[in-house]
Amino acid sequence: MRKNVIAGNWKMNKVLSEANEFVDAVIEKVPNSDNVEAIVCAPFVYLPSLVEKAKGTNLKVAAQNMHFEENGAYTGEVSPVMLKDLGVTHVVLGHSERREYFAETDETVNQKTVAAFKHGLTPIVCVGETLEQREANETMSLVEDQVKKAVAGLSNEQVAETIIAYEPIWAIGTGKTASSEDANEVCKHIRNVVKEVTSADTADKVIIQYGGSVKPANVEELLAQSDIDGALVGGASLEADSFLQLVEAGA
Ligand code: G2H
Repeated sequence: MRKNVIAGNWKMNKVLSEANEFVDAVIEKVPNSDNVEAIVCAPFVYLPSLVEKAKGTNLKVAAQNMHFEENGAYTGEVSPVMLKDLGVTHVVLGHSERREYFAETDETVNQKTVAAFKHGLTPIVCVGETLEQREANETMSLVEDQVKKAVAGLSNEQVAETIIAYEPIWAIGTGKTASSEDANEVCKHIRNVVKEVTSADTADKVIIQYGGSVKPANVEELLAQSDIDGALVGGASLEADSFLQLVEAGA
């Protein structure tokens, strides 16, 4: 039985006082449940404060990106060693905004995924198609390619621990959501791809989230689907009440 992972991806939003207020408001209310895991994916500069607040609670704290090297002459970058040292548990990798604006490729996503496991971080690997690709019927082959490249070189155990977020790019921040059936169809395909490159047992364990304009009004229907195990949520994760409603829907 897979749990639901609800991850709030704040993207480049909030100042420190707002980040702290958010966590203060939700921290005691995140349920201690085997069915749901709640994560906030915060900008790097807030991670020390948020990790400190989240210690010993049910809330996990994630970074939104990292470099794959441990250290070195990479001005402006943050390494997996730094994140692990802070107490960060998860890291979002290959979000479509990073692929589009910051030259993230399937190859760098793979290097980062391998590095995350090397340093004891759980990767949340994002995949998904553009509107043009969907209209050209390329969704399944594109997502398949992204998933295979992202997990190349991982052991079956590591793939089982990877969180894969299916985020159709046309549904991100646009208010358009893939229908729950369409989203499930792609998530099911992703699970089959994982089965093909690993094992049935691994595919059964891997958490596959849906992301793209998820909100309290549509989350239950999405989570009711057979192959959707949570959500990566942007806009609707910025308010504490809304984030808690999403987490409660997953519990
Ligand atoms: C997709 C999602 C969070 P939103 O990027 O990763 O954002 O929920 O605002 O569409």
